[in-house]
Amino acid sequence: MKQQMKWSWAEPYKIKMVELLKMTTPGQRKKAMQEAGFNTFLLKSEDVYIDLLTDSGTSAMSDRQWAGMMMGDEAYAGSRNFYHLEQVVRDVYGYKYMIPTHQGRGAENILSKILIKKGDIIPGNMYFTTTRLHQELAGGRFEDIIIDEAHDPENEFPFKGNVNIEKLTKLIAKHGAEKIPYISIATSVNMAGGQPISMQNLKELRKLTTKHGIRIIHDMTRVAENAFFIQQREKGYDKKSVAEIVKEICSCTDGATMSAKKDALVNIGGFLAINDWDVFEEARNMVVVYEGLHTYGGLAGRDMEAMAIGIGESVDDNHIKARIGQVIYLGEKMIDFGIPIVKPIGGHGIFVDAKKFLPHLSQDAFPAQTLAAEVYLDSGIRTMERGVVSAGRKANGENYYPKLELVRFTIPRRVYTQAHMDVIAESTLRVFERRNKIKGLEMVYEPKYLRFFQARFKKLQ
Ligand code: P61
Repeated sequence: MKQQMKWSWAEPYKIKMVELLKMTTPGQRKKAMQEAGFNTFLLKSEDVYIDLLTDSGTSAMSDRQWAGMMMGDEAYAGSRNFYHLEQVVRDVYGYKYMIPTHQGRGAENILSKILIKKGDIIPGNMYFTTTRLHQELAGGRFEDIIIDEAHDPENEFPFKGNVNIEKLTKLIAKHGAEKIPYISIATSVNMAGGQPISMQNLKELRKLTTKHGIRIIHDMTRVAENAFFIQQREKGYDKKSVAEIVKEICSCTDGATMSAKKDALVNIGGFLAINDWDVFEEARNMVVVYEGLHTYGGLAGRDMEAMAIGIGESVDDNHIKARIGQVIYLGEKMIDFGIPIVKPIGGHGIFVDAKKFLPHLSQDAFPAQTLAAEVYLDSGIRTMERGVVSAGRKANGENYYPKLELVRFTIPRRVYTQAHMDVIAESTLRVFERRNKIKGLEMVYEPKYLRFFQARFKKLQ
């Protein structure tokens, strides 16, 4: 399926300031990678040429957002920027109550502690690392209810973020609705490759959960990108704006956790949003323990102002069209080179299928971790493992072996040019051409929580 848009897109902005990058030699990169234990998270950013580790907190803010930073009201309590943010969350997303947090996981922590009891089950459309960990730390167990197509990189179903309603119905019948505090629904499912959920699926889910009195909590980190795919692919939505679709998505859910470091175009920030007064009350009590007062939640006034402005910019049709247009440009180029990637191309990056790229490596030799290291060695481009290392271990100590063993080439918003995209695809091609000679890795240090951040590896001989 060719996804390229019929007409060229271009960025709806021009560049006012640039940040110079350090170019490295193969020898410097070899040394840096060895010092980082073959883990791209442990590289110094200075040693990176094009940084595709994440789109989290790495976007370029607009001149308006920077101007907003100067309007920070740094009062301990009742900052005017908080009230602005609260109003924007109501206007753009439609949620009634909002509590700022330092980033997404701060909101996940508070929400999980409030809603989850020991022994609860939290069904969701694929796990996310921090979200699942907070659910587990609160005593719950995550159950994957995403459709099977999501686990197959080749399957081109347009809404691979959808919930398998039958699976969920069975789960409710098995455990009883009282054991399920909420359904955890992400828009633009990160670990599946930035795959969207359809409005139709969300509406069916709403119907089922209403019948059983179960909440839907929305991980809205990339909701605008999901809305763009609904506009492009779902019947009846081609005339609606991304802003209208975003609001409609949120209206199908009861509350949300947000990492504003993605869609909302800020370098730091997040929030918890909820329509239910009782949960809000409890969260407002709890935020002072973990984050800060309920009118700043670990953020400076200026951060909240930049976030309020960024949210407005994030739902602009022209912005999203160019943002996803750039991701699709890179993906199409890789497909033309014969590089195996997750299809359809998702919203925030290209996910290279490391199992297909390095078929001679077993999952115990960490193909995605290996591939991320090799791309860095080739060109100084930094990507992220999203496979067996990221999946971690079950409560009984066994490794999770996810079907998807991927390397994420994540595109920061408004940062890189089309020429950068060409260089990225060409570097990946060079590694692809010498793939048969690539050896795997062995893990030599494994931290207890979220091991992918700090694990260390050495090359297998
Ligand atoms: C990322 F390797 N994402 O994609 P916080 N929900 C969702 C996210 O994408 C997300 C959070 C919640 C990151 C940063 C990151 O395993 C990792 O603001 C859908 O980062 O706390 C974050 O939001 C958490 C990278 C997080 C990871 C965890 O790059």
